[in-house]
Amino acid sequence: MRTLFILIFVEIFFYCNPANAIEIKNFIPSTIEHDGTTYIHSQRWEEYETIIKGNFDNDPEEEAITSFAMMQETEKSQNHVIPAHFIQIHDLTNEGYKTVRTIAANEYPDELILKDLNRDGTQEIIVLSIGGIHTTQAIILQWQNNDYLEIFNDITDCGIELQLDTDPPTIKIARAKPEDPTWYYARGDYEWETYLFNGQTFTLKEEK
Ligand SMILES: [Ca+2]
Ligand SMILES: [Ca+2]
Repeated sequence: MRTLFILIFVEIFFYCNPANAIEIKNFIPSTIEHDGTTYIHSQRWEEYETIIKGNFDNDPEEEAITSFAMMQETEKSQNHVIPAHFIQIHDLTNEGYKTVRTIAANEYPDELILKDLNRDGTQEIIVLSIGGIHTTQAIILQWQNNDYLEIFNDITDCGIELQLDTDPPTIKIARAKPEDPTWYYARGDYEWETYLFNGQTFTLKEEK
């Protein structure tokens, strides 16, 4: 029970700590060029901005991971704009933090989770990103061979459930049934796929 209270405190502190809100401003770029499109920072989605620090590679210095939403520069004068979710990894060097990786995800930042899935002492970076009304994306990065390797990336029109404390860690992905004319989202009658961690990546469990 005591552990639970400490965990709740840490979570509340992390998400409500104004220092995080101030510090993340130092990391979020004013523009990002991605796939031939220029994205700019917007205050519209500041509530989604997250920063996590830790050691995620093989040097002793800490890294910072940021998760935030940008908007296409061409849409800046529009009222209804779809955000673009980005994640960046910043490595601490002698000259300060250097951005070493930019990952484009779905529309809105959701959870940013750290978990050492393969128990090698380095936490994997798990990103959840949501879009529209239903769409969910999960991306998992693992430090391997001096780089952040994407060991999982899936997107669905329905939901994703992470069960990372199970043995093996498991991801369940709900799929829509567009071929079923009687199917609709509100009924929630999805096709669930189960992906099991095999020590390196998540593979689809064959249903018997
Ligand atoms: Ca490091
Ligand atoms: Ca690991």
